Amino acid sequence: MADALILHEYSDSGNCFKIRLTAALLGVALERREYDIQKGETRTEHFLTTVNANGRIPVLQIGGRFLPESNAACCWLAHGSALIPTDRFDHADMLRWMFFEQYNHEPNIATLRFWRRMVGEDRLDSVQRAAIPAKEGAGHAALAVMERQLETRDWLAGDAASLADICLFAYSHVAHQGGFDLDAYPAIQAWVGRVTALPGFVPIDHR
Ligand SMILES: N[C@@H](CCC(=O)N[C@@H](CS)C(=O)NCC(=O)O)C(=O)O
Repeated sequence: MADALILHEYSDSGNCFKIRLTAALLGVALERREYDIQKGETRTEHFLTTVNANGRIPVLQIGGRFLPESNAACCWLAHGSALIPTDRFDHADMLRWMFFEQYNHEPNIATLRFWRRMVGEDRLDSVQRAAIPAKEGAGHAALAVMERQLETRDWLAGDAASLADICLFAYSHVAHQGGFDLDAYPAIQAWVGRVTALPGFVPIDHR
């Protein structure tokens, strides 16, 4: 019998959505376990010792083993599927976009979305407030890199949808919730439409 799959998550998080979307596109069922990150539910002794020593969700539980990091969990789910290119260059290029997502995109776009949508701008401390302009600039720079890539091709890596598209879709399609207007990025908007049209697609708020 296959191992049970449990997603330890906070539903509104784009990082958690990536995993749900990957599973949905592949027709894989996930059990979901919700944590309120604003109440520190991923910082308890129990969570740190049994689920993720890094105190964060998402974590994909595979039987008795725990796999933190959203993009790693997507790789586990998509192993051997068409969402991971077999061509050597396209495979590495998919990983390039997934690393870009974690370094250039998510820390800016997802963080501003979290601060503005979940925390509230009036509740930010002075350090967070001071970081906003730099995160806005870096977020727009990341969107500009994606825009340039998508001006001449349908998918970020290879010639079909891959984990690169799923992982970057997660926070790009809700970027406006962090204050990033996508009107200036027509190629990204068209690509958002293509991802949304993939068979099996589920929206971020799907339960
Ligand atoms: N690189 C990680 C980032 C995980 C992350 O930052 N998770 C956030 C929610 S999206 C979290 O758990 N925050 C709660 C906390 O830090 O206490 C991934 O891609 O999974």
